[in-house]
Amino acid sequence: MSLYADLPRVTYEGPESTNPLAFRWYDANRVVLGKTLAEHLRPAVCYWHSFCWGGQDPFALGQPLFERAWFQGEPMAAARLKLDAAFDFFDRLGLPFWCFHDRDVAPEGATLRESHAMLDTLLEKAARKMEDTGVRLLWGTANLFSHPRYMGGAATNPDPEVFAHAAAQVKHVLEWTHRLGGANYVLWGGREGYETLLNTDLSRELDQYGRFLAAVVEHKHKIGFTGALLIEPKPKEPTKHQYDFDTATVYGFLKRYGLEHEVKVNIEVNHATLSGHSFEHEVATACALGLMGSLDANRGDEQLGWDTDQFPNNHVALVPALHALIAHGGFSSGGMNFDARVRRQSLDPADLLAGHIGGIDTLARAFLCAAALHESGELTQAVQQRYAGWNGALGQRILGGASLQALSDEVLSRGLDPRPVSGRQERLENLVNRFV
Ligand code: XLS
Ligand code: NI
Ligand code: NI
Repeated sequence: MSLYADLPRVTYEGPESTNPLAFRWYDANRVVLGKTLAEHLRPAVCYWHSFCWGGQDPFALGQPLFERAWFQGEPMAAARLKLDAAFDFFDRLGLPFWCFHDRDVAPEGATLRESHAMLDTLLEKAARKMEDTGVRLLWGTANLFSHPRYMGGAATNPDPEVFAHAAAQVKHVLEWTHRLGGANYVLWGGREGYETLLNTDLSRELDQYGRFLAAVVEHKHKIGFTGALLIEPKPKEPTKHQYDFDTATVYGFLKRYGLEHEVKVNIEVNHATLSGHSFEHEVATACALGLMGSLDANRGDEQLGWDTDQFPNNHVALVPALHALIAHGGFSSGGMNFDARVRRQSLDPADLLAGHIGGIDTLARAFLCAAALHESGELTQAVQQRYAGWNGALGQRILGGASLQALSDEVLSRGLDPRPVSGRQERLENLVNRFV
């Protein structure tokens, strides 16, 4: 019997429930703004934090802390056990999606051919389990950051053989993602950056990365994968500086290599805050630039400057970002992947369930608040009103291309003398608080 088979199947019991293993806000079938909550949020369990991480931190060398049968024994047998346990967990929790890296699912072999073969065996098994349980794939990805060969980068490595190796790995996982009906394929550039400029040719590395991405785009079209390709921005960690620093940086990069219509972003909450932005800034920027893809739901710690990957637990903090997402029309291919893990002292199988329950309840509650705010139209109207002048004759003339000369003439002849107008921040903050 697997580790999670004894856990209760989680059901929605409503905000009054005191059952610690029930949903209080995530009523999957509740219809809001024309779709169910499950269809809006498209939540996913991630394989790596939930089933592969053994509770180690940088100070705990060696042994995993969590006692899980799949942390020992023959690697393929262990990987099968882990897959069984994971799908039991998905079944208990009842979320529609999962996400994986190739090396989460299968061990690394002595050669790439061997690695492929092991991954194939396990993903064949996963495909059957997906069919049996109805759990779908939000995205797949290749781990291009753990193995020592990627120490100095994958696409941005000084050695083209490493680039080729990364390309071969992505080809294989992209094909599997396609075959499993994945909605997206993610590229997180963990080692695509540098430790020191003293040994780095930054300009060359950017070109390498541009070429890599273009090759992924070509292959996506060649095999007919219709999901979205997503870059996951992160400013640092593991490298000191990563090239996919934030959404705006990714946009500049994509534009430079002519890929801005081919690749979108997967925005992670704590990556946004690590880059010095708010989560809503990253979401709003992605929406404005046409790059909104998917979200990695988690949270950081306000006192710690690293990627703590905690489950979301503050719905108020998420309302502005979800309001921006709703105003944008919501997800197309994306969803909300819990790139989050329990703390290392949370040893019990039920702790993992509780982490996900709290996370999805937080997202659902934030979404309901943001949807009500959106439906009231009050915030949207306030913003529209603030820019109303741009719909008038002068605004239209400016946007239509009026020259400096023409504008200068207009100001002087009409004696234009604009008065400062209140931005009403406090009133708008109070307005939002009415909905949370
Ligand atoms: C690490 C990233 C990683 C990606 C997938 O910080 O969040 O987990 O989501 O490679
Ligand atoms: Ni992260
Ligand atoms: Ni992530």
